[in-house]
Amino acid sequence: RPIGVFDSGVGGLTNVRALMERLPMENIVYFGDTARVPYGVKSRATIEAFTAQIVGFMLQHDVKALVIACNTIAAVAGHKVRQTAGNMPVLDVISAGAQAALEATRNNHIGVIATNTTVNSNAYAREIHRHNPAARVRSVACPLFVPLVEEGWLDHEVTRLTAREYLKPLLAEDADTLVLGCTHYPLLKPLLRREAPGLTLVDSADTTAEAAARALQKHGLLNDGTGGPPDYRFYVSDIPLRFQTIGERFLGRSLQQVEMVTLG
Ligand code: DGN
Repeated sequence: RPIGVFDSGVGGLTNVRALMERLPMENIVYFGDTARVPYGVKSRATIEAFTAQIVGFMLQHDVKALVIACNTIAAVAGHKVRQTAGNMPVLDVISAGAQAALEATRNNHIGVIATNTTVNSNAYAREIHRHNPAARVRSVACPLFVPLVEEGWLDHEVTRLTAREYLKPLLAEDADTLVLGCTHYPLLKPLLRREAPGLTLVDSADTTAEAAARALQKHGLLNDGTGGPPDYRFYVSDIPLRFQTIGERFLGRSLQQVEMVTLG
């Protein structure tokens, strides 16, 4: 049985990439709501309704675990997904990222960069404070990073200047850890490392894959590999212009088996 991974668009493929590396035996079904992206500007009710449809689609694929790859979905609809999933392990980028940040920080001062909706939801700060009420959290919305990453400007002067501007308030304080709270940001790691060499970067794709590995092990759900090579299936609600190029950049390998489906 596969792991179900879903996102508002292509960005969640950074999570698929991390899962493929961490759990190379596992089958994966991915759904990206490319027809309705971005979720970052939509209301809570709409995001919850879309998410319920996606979870329904995942359950039709008989998934054994769910990974909420989208920070925006995790921020506003994570609890609904858990209600629907029952006993099935549900991992999400915010829980995993918050925990990894707390493990990484030495001075309990954590920076979070994310989309506007994720920052406004305060979900990272809430999750961090649930574990450690004394931690200081400084969140900065970096909306321009999503289009810059999709444009492929990963090492471009414009992106560098944008990063410098966004990171200013974080660098002015003494945060020692920075959570990359959006599916797109792991692609900016090399640039961010150069611009903020003093910050430990927390890549929520990697930390979610690690959490998924632990959860599957705990529930006795790890695939032993006897069924042959893993099967990867990618479903999207639209195949937009440049989907293949952008998707492959996120996935880090060729993107095959992509099928279009309509939900709802
Ligand atoms: N996948 C979204 C996130 O991680 O917040 C970014 C894309 C979007 O919906 N705006």
